[in-house]
Amino acid sequence: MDAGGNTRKTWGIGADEGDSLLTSEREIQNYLLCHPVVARLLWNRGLRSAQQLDRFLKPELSQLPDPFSIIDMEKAVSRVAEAIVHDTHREERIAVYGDYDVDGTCGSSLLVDFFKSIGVEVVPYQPNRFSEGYGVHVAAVEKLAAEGAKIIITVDCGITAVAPAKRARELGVDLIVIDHHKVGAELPDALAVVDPQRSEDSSGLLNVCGAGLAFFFAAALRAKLRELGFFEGKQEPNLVRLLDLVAVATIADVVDVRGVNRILVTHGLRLMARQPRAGIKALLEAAKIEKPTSMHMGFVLGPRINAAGRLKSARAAFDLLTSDDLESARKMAAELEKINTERRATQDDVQLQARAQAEQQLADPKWKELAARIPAAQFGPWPRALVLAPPAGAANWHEGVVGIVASKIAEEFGRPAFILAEKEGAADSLKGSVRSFAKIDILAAISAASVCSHLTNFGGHAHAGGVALKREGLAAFTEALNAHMAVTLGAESYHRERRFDAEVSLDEIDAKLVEELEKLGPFGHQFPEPVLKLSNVSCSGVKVMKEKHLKLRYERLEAVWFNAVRCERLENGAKADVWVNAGWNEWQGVKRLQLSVRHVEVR
Ligand SMILES: [Mn+2]
Repeated sequence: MDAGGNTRKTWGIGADEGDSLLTSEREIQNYLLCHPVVARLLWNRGLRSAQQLDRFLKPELSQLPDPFSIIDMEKAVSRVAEAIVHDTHREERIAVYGDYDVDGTCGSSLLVDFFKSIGVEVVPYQPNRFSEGYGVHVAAVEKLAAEGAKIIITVDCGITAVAPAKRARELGVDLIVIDHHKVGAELPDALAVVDPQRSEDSSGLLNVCGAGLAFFFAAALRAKLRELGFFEGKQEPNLVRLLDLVAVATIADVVDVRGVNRILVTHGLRLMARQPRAGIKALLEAAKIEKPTSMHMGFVLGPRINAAGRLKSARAAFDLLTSDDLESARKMAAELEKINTERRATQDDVQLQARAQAEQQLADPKWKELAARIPAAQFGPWPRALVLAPPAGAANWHEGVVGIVASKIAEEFGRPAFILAEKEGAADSLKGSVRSFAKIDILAAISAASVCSHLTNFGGHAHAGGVALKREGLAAFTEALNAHMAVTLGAESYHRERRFDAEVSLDEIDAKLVEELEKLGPFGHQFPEPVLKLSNVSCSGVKVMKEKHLKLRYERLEAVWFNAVRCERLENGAKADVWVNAGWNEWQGVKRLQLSVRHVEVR
């Protein structure tokens, strides 16, 4: 996507009828009195009416839709409100069943927290990642029913729970599904199925994550309880203080951050900066983050909450997020920090080994011989894809990091990368992940190569997949795959369009611009951090930091390039096109402009 290629359809929330359209970047600049580069960005991202821009720049909670517009919400909250108002919930207990990922954990923590704030104690339940797996299970429904649950509310799961819903009915348990996943062949026969993906839904909240829907449920329940007089003489609970959990879940679940989610995330971040809950405060402290942004939700909080889900007790993350006690939260956060650091070290180690192997493969003369044997081979890189695995007899690669390492190696070497690990207890069997990009349909290539090799299993889609094979079939598979790709994919298939918002000169990047760009956040899926393109610039003072990062200088501006491992061509003075994010470097109280390099193309 180039700077001019974005359409309103792609980026905007959509102008409504009656909005006053702005017809040029200049008009946006005049309307907002903003930096011309900011006007260009907003124009390119399709924000082209005064009303749209107002809503975008000032996301207000009052703009949130009516929670009762979501299908089955009325049914769901009526049943729960009835149990609360008639005070039957002590015997007829309410269980909250959340998936173990970040969204599910945040969503169920949110509901448990909300119920607590109105004096209702509920039974939390999270399926075990290893022994039960994702989703709602019949055995879990039976267990909760045996413990006295009369209502089970699921969060971020349940839309395909046809058998568990049937079992719940048999046991006299009312199942309320709150989920944002696609509807399967059959809808579960539950008391209520709150899922905007249902075709009958008219709320339009297709991009709200599980925790976001849990928030709307809490809002609807509060309204229902108010209607029934439950809060007479009592303090009504504040819903805004639940939004920190919604913000983390929304970013970590990689849903569209525009529209309603922009409102939720903005206010969640504000809350987090002001008064985060104990668990989030402890996590931020442990990671040494002072000013949380949406990026921190995705790269810092998300992985740590997930790491908790992998601990022995599946409840660790949930306990952390619902804890009132900062001291115990700090202890737990320190433990998660440690696990996360270990995971990082494992990933770095596998990546280092994989990279060394990739370098070897690139230099291997066998590709020349293979190319000579394929007369129909198109012009393109050899090998067409990297297939990497730990050598037989060497230490295994950790299965938990193969996906992330595959995407890093694919990015770094500019070709699809397979990262395989030995199956536990079966050293002759390999299993792993592949990541691809651009016009390279890796699943099609795998499936063509599978005809003449030893694949035992494979699946996925064009840009990501998984394979399993015997080690003895590795060479044959690699060769068949490369041969097929050489015939079907030329060099142009590997070309990635590098998105940018505006092409700028170095002079245009100043504190005013960076401050204004910052205010366009929160950034995330479908509304990424602004990328600026510098054309034909040369750097000076190239310095390597910690053996993997680069520090550079572009005239008066300092730049860093994190994990810039294959940058040997970027020498002092070399002319290049450079894609950057513009931000700050704060150190010892001094704030300086800093560019963060995303991509470089040497001229
Ligand atoms: Mn989810």
